[in-house]
Amino acid sequence: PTAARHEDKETIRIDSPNVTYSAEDIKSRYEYNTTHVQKSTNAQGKTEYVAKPVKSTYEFKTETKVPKTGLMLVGWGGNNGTTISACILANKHNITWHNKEGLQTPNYYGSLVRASTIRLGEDPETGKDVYVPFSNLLPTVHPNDFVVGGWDISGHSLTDAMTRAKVLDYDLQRQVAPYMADMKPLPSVYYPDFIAANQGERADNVIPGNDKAAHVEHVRKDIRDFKQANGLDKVIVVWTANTERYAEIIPGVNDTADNLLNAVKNSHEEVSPSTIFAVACILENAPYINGAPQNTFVPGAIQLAERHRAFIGGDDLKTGQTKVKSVIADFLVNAGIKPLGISSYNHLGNNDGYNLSSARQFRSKEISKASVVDDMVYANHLLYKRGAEADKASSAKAVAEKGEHPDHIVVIKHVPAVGDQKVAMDDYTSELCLGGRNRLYLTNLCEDSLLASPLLIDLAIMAELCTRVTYSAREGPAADSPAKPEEFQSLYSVLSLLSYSLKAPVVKPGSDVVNSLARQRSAVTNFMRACVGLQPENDLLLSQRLW
Ligand code: NAI
Ligand code: DG6
Repeated sequence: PTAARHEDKETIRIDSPNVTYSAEDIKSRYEYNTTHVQKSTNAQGKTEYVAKPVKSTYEFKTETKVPKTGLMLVGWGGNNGTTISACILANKHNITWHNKEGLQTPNYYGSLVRASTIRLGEDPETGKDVYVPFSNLLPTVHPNDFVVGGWDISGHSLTDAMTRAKVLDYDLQRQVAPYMADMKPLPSVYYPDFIAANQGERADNVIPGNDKAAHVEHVRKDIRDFKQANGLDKVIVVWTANTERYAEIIPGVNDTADNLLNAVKNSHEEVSPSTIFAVACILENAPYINGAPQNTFVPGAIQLAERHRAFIGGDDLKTGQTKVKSVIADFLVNAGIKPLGISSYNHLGNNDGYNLSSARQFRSKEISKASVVDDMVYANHLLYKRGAEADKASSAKAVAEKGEHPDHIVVIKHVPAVGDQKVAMDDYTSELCLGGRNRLYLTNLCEDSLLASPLLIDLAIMAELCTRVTYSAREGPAADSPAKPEEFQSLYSVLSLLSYSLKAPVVKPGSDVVNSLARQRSAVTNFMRACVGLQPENDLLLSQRLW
C-alpha cells in the first residue's frame, strides 16, 4: 500500500517532556482530572453535594502513518452518496465551474475536520490566540485520498444517480461526470419491509435470495475484494441509505451477540439490512457508522462489536435543524430561560423526504430528532422539576422523560416541488421571569445534501483516526513507568467521540448521551489534545484576568 498523497502545509509539534515522537507514533503521558460528586441528605435535612477532585494517568499512542483508506457507502447512489463523491472528485482534480454567482472553486465547507480550526494556545509575545486546522492536530486522512465505493439497491451509475439527485450545478455535474461514469454501486441487501414501499421501484440492484447469513458473507466479501482491488490498508463503511423502520428488540433474537448471530443464521425477519451490514463490518473489522436514524445497533450488535473490539458509531447525521437545536436549547437552558415548547417543521422534496412520507420510517426520524434536548432538560433541575422517581432512573434521558420537560413536536412533509432545498422551521417558546414569554422563530433553508455530505467524510476520517489511537491506564506500581507495547489497548468500540455529527449518539451502554453541540466539540478537540499531551482547552484566560 502506498502512503496518502495529499499533505497539508502546516504541521504541529508539541514541545513537552510528556510527549515523545518516533517514526511510528506519538506517545503522550496524560493526567486526566475529573470530579466525583456524592449526593446525600445531611443532618439538617438539606441535600448536600460533596465534590472530590480525582486524577488518573494514561499513556496515549497514536500511529502516525496515515493508511490508504477506502470509504464504502451504503446508499452510494443516493443524494448524499453522489454529492460527496462529486465533492471529493472536484477537490481532487481541482475542478472549477460556473453558476449564476460566477466562478466556483471546490472546498470542504461544512466539514468539521477539513474546514474548521482548533485553538492551539496563545502567542506569549502578542497574547493572541493561535488557531490551527482541526485536521492537523493529529495525522488524519485527507478526503481527496479516500478511495470511494459502495452499494445501492438502485443500479444507476454514479453519473446517472447524480443527475437524478438534482443537487449540484449543471456545470459541475458536466465536469465530474466522466470521472463517475465507471462508478457503479454494488448490489445490496434489500428487505422491502424495512424501508418505505415507495422505494420499491428503485430496487433493481439487489443481492438475490433470502438467506441472511449468505448476505452477511456477501457483504464481507465485497469489503475484502474492494480492499484488495484498491490496495487499501483500511476500509470505513458508512450507512447513508434510506431510513429504515425500527427493528423490534426481541429477547432471544437481537438482545445478545450470540442471539443476533443465530437470528442471522435463521434469517429472522427482524434483522434489518443495516444490521446485516453492521454484522459484516464487525466481522471484517471495518469501522461502521450509521448515518440514518434507525436502531441498527440493537443490543446484540453492540455486544458483537465489543467482543471483536470492532468500531461502530451512530446514529443519524446531525446537519441543520437538529444541530441548531443542540445549540439553541443549550443556550436557553444554560441562560436560565425555560423552553416550554419546541415545534419543528420540515418539508423537502428529495428521495429522503419521499421515504420519510411513510409512517414507520418517519417514526425513526421523529425519535432521533426529538431526543436532542434530553440532556439539557436533565442539566437544570431549577427549571424542570424532576419526578419522585428521578433518583432511581437509570439515565439522564429517563430522568428527563419522567420529570417535567418541554413539549416537543417534529413534523416532516414531502413536497416534491422543493427538491433537495429542505425547509426547516422552528418555534421555541420559552418562559421568562415573572411569567413572560419569549418566542424564537428560526428558518433554515439549504440544499440538504450539501449540508449533510461533508459529515460523511468527517465521520470516516474521525473513525479512521480512532483506530490508530491506543491507550494504557497507568496505575498501581507501574504508574511512573512508560507503558510496554503489550499494555496498550484500543478505544472502546462505540465511538461516542463522533457525536458532534450525529443526532442521536450511540454511547457505551449505561452512560449518558451528550447532545450539546459545544460539549460534543470540546470532547473531540480535548481528546485530540490529550493524544498530544496538551491539557483540555478552557477559557480561564488567567493572563487577562490577573495582574
Ligand atoms: P437518498 O434517498 O437520496 O439516498 C438513499 C439511497 O439508499 C438511495 O439511493 C437508495 O436506493 C439506497 N438504499 C436504500 N436501501 C438500501 C440498502 N439496503 N442498501 C443500499 N442502498 C440502499 O437519501 P439521502 O438524502 O442521500 O440521505 C441518506 C440517509 O441519510 C437517509 O436515511 C437520511 O434520512 C439520512 N440523512 C440525510 C440527511 C440529508 O441532509 N440529506 C441528513 C441527515 C440524515
Ligand atoms: C427531514 O427532516 C429530512 C431529514 O432526513 C433531515 O434532512 C435530516 O435528518 C437532517 O435533519 P437535521 O435536523 O439535522 O437538519
